[in-house]
Amino acid sequence: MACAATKPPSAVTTRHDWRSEEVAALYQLPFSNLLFEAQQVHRISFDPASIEIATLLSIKTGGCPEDCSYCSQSASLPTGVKASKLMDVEEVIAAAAKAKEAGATRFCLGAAWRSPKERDLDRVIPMIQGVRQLGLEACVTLGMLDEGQAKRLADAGLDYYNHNIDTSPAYYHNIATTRSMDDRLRTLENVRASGVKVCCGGIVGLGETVDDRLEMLRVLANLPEHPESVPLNLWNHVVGAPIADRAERPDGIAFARLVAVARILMPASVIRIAAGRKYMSDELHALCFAAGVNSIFNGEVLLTTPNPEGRSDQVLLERLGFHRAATPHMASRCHEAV
Ligand code: SAM
Ligand code: DTB
Ligand code: SF4
Repeated sequence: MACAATKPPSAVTTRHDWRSEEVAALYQLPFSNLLFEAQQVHRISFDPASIEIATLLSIKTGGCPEDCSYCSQSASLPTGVKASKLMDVEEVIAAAAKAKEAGATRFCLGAAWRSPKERDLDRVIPMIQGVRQLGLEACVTLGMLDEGQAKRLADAGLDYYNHNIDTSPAYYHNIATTRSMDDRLRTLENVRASGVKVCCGGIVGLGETVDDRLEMLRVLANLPEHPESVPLNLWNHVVGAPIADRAERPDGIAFARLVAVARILMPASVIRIAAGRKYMSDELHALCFAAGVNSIFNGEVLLTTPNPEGRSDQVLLERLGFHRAATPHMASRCHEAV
């Protein structure tokens, strides 16, 4: 969509043709220049003092047939997480109401499925509707979807579908063998075609190189449309996960650089630091917010692994003078490719 004719000088332009060398050059900028660039683009689309709070709920835990080597919920890994049945709709809505009271504006439901069956969707759809009736945005992550399934979720009023590419295409076979990057991209296409907004990001700290991390961001940025929401997970250690042998968390500066590059590449997307915040100091949180992060998950657990305790987030946001806002977007967005 072109909007150049009426574009004010500060309107955001989104590109979908990033080259690896350009992305690497951004990452290597002097830190102050990188942050300055990230802050400049952040301020075009967003109020930089506004942070979205989302809450996660695992509605179907464990027993997953996929072999993702980082995940506590894979049935093929000795992680000690027991498989449970899909939660009842009433329990889910009660949890959503509690999340709303605690300040969340988005409620995300996660299920450890390779892909949902039609009868699973029959049960998830009333959950989505109940979450939306509370005035919360609804996001679900249920594994791979075909076109018809994505359409069913769109018709139910789903706001976002989360489905991560997780790492670079070249590193992908090291993290999962029961599915491919192409499978992930196909689901993302189906979600995009349905009209549901896309939430897609990845994980760092799985033994990948800096180039793999940047390539992951480049793949996201070069999608035909940027994901509206980009979760960046730092691997939350899982006992029994085979990836633990090669896992290595980036240091805080490297992580902040990555966040800043994500912000520059996807200037109008909400960027969330998701898993792994328990390893991050208040100061690193502040650096990530300054580099373009504008969303976090609250609550003591994510799906199965720990998250910083809720009160500490609230205190930190107050110390930083930030406020909570549903989708911290500014009014206008321009999806213009250059
Ligand atoms: N089964 C669905 C799927 O894989 O798309 C949804 C749930 S899955 C847990 C959602 C995402 O959580 C994964 O794609 C991965 O990015 C992230 N994740 C899973 N385990 C993690 C961990 N231990 N640390 C950080 N992120 C993790
Ligand atoms: C995402 O990228 N991160 C969230 C959400 N999407 C579903 C999941 C994080 C899960 C961390 C591992 C766990 O708690 O089991
Ligand atoms: Fe299953 Fe998703 Fe975990 Fe992979 S990441 S094992 S698909 S729950």
